[in-house]
Amino acid sequence: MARGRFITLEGPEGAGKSTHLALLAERLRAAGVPVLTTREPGGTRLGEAVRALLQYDAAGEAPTPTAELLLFLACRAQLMDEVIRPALERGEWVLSDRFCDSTFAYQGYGRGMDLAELKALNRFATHAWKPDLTVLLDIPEEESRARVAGRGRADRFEREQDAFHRRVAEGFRALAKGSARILRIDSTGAREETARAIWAAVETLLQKERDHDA
Ligand code: T5A
Repeated sequence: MARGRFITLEGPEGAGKSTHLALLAERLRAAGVPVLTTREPGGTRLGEAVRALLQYDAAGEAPTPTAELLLFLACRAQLMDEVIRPALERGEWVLSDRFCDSTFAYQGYGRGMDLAELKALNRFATHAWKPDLTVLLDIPEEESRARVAGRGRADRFEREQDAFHRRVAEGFRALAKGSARILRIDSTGAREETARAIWAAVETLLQKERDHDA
């Protein structure tokens, strides 16, 4: 059986990753594709437990930047070994809400950690498995702030300064510029418009797969 395809959705808070991940999963399933959806941090029991430490200081103290990075990577290693790799090997398509590019954007561009070191660590945590396609949902920082405002308790990242969020958003754009894998899509318009642009890219991938199998 052919290996499944791996698609990640990335972008700042409130960009629409969860919304479009659900829409895309529905559309792929309707096209007869077996789909597994997951998220980072999370997607495993360990990952979901660590998510609370990372977002809401559930241990009673905030992790240092280095500890924060390693916690994200621990979640990723667990998710890769326990969920993503087995699903891809079973021939399923995996859709993940965030993955390695979030580490580059938040810990690299946002916190100022060395990108080359992050690359090596991401590689270690994922056994060098990479997404086939990454959709970067792009929205201006102000729009991201407006969408998350009033959604209840802000997490540790949402409480960061505007300058941090600017660096993260710029970081995502820089990553997209330097990579053929990352497709930057405007997520400020109507939901249906963004969904159409995502589907156009995924349909191309699906068509290639079907041509290959024919
Ligand atoms: N993190 C994560 C790191 O620092 N390093 C890492 O390595 C990783 C993996 C995780 C936090 O951890 C950090 C980044 C994050 O701060 P999270 O819950 O994954 O937290 O992240 P959030 O981005 O905060 O999740 P959100 O649910 O806020 O954002 P989504 O999923 O992007 O947005 P969504 O879909 O829930 O909501 C979008 C809203 O906008 C409206 C929708 O109606 C909805 O209300 N909207 C549109 N939505 C989509 N398309 C359009 N065109 C829309 N127009 C309006």
